[in-house]
Amino acid sequence: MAAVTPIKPFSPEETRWILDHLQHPAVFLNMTQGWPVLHWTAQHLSGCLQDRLIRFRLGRKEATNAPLFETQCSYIEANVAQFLRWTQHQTDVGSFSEYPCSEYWAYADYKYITTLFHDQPSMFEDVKWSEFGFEGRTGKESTLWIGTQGANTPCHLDTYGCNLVLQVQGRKRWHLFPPEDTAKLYPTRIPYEESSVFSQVHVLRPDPRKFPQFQGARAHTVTLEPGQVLYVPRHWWHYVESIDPITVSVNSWIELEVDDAARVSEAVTRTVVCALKSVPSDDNADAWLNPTERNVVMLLLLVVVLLLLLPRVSGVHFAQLFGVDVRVEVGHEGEDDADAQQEAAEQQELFPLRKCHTKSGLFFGVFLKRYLLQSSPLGHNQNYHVSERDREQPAGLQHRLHAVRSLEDKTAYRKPMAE
Ligand SMILES: O=C(O)CCC(=O)C(=O)O
Repeated sequence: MAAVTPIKPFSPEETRWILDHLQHPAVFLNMTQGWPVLHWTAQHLSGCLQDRLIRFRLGRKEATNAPLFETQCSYIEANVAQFLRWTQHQTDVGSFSEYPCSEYWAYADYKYITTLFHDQPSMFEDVKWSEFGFEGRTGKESTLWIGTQGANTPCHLDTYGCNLVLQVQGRKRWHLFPPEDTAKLYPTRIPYEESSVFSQVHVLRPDPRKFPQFQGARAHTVTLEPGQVLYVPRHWWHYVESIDPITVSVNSWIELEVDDAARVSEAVTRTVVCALKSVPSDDNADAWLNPTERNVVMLLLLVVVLLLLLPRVSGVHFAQLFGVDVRVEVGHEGEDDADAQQEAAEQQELFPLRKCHTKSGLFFGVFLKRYLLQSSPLGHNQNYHVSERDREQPAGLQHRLHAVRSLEDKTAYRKPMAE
């Protein structure tokens, strides 16, 4: 008998439409049947990657009130077969031998699939984001995560894009917080990483004396199971933990037009942080700057010149966060609708490197826009926000869309999308 092609709840066009309108995290069920990537268990990947060494991040399994940042972890290189033997308490585990499996978790995190499988490009096609309406998007634009129970990523937000996450093996628990709760998450740029803002709070074991406002943060917690896809909207905070012995997931960050402003902020932030930390000093020995972030001399010169030229910029304060706050306004000229204002307010809260109250600041912004971004159009992304015009839906979508919308209520995250 011929195999029955499974019916997906949404067509690519419908899925894309939903994603363009969702403002809250959502889990898509029954969308990935037949995707070859679902065979990418750690065992299968071990066969594909053979002896290939990859870097693992290791953390101690201990209950503290402080987040374990990546700068505080240990790192080793090993192949996936050694990793698997280590999880099974076997011998021949290479560099893992220094780290008892009972005391440490391990995470091969944030691995670009295009790099991992550069010699097996056919594997890229195993990931089919085109079924979510992103034509041509495959494993080539995705990253891979392989971890053990307890492996985690500290609470952070990604400054660019939104995110689609497919769980392949085991389960991960995601703790998400809306962008409006940013102040309650106590954001910091230390440790500094381009495009990530970290929270100082260990969201599973918060210290209420140090971080009293966190009690008011609204956690949206979801357990992602194999085959399910989580949509993480732009600027949602997330803490992620592996809750099964072995987990594998694949994600793709989808770039958005509205990210252009964040790119300027990130460029300035990076320049200033690198400038501060490149100068040797006694209090500079701590490992809060990733070594890859040091080669930005040209950008540094540009910022120094501009700061000298702009002594009256009222938004330049060297106080907030890590002691540096250069405020630059870019690309919100002429936007006066409510969505745009809310967007601007949210951006302002997340990125203090944003707003300059003088004309010269605007000039600075336009200058940066032209020369750093090669003039891509900044401004509001009409496709991302719900507008009355966009509410017109493809015929027959209404009742199924309701199933996704209900996922916005955290109590209904797992509601199946029945036809
Ligand atoms: O899966 C994880 O541990 C973290 C994933 C993450 O931070 C992301 O996809 O943005």
